[in-house]
Amino acid sequence: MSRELANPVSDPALMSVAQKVMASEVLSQDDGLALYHSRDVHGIGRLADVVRRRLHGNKVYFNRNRHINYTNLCALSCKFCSFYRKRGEEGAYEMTVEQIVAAAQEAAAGGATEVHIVGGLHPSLQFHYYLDMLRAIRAACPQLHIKAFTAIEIIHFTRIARLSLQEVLMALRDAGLGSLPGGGAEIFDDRVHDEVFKGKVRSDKWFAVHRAAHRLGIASNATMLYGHVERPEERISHLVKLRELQVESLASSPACFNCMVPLSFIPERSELGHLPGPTGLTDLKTLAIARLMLHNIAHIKAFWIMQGIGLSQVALDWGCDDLDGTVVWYDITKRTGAGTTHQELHVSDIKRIVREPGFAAVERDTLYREIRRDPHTDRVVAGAGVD
Ligand code: V47
Repeated sequence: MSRELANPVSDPALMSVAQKVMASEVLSQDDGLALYHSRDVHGIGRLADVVRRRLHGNKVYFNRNRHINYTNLCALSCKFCSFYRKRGEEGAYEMTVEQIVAAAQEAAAGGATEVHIVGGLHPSLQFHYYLDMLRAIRAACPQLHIKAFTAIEIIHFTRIARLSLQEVLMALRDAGLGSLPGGGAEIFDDRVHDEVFKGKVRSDKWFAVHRAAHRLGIASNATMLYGHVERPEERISHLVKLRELQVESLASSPACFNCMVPLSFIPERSELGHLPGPTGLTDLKTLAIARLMLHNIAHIKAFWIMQGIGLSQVALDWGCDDLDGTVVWYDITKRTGAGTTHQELHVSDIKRIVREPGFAAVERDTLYREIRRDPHTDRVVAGAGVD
């Protein structure tokens, strides 16, 4: 064992946490807080790296995907969000089903295995629009996995369709939904909720959606939006709540959370634009602490759109084993410039980012099955692009 692993931390306050990590014990809320309060960011990274290597060796996962944000019209006005528009406002848009299918077809033709579709809570679109969208993508691109709709959109559908959660999820699944993304979680805390996303459903509803999805065999992801008005203890409680549902799902449901995606708050152009946003060290600590607290969620994603490409690369040594994917277009946030929302990482760039620090780049599908391609045709030859 190397000297670092024999004694990964230099902060005496982290010694007992380090012992627990080395013994594969579950960390407590107090352990999580001790990690946040420590300045030993390298020690925290080494601990998170121990856990990520135990789970994934030196693999870093990515996928070929395309994000589609079908509308920015939203009934809500969350203070952290710079994406939403009201009807008639400059920049407001909604995509037709035909436009969405065209984007999916373009993605499939370019080798994508997944479309990730989310949007605002549109004030007048009917439930059949969402079902038509899924059916049309399924018909046009049978190989594509459709990961779509945050828990908040799903709750919105129960209201517009006057159906139960289970009925909505089953209808979506029958129309082609493959899994749920993790969005809309923000911070599971009533104080933070009332300060920055009042009007949005509370955390119990977010959990109800993911619990119901898991029970129906629909896998999902989880997120945490950090670096705005929340405190470290609220972040840790958020992580503890996620792992509690994961305990339940792993014990009694055919599906569970696949991946946790900590999202670094980007203040620009939001109502919280006066806030400084998280620093690089907060980003690294938060990603590493997510890895350490969430012993039962397999993957931790550094989403390069939010964390930035450079920091996402560094985060591979701070517990992260996934980078999301090629993305191509992303409307919800943009780090720099006001212009196009074309935000794309080519596969060759992803591989370069992953290999430079000595990791192995592994293309995966949405459900983390490894994908192999024919090097001449680029076609999928093994792994399960279809589910
Ligand atoms: O729910 C909104 C967040 C989320 C801002 O499941 C912001 O694999 C930062 O959930 N600064 C949507 N974040 C994105 C999302 C996601 C992304 C990538 C992968 C997956 C996955 C999920 O974006 C929203 C909200 O929490 N968000 N505004 C902002 N200003």
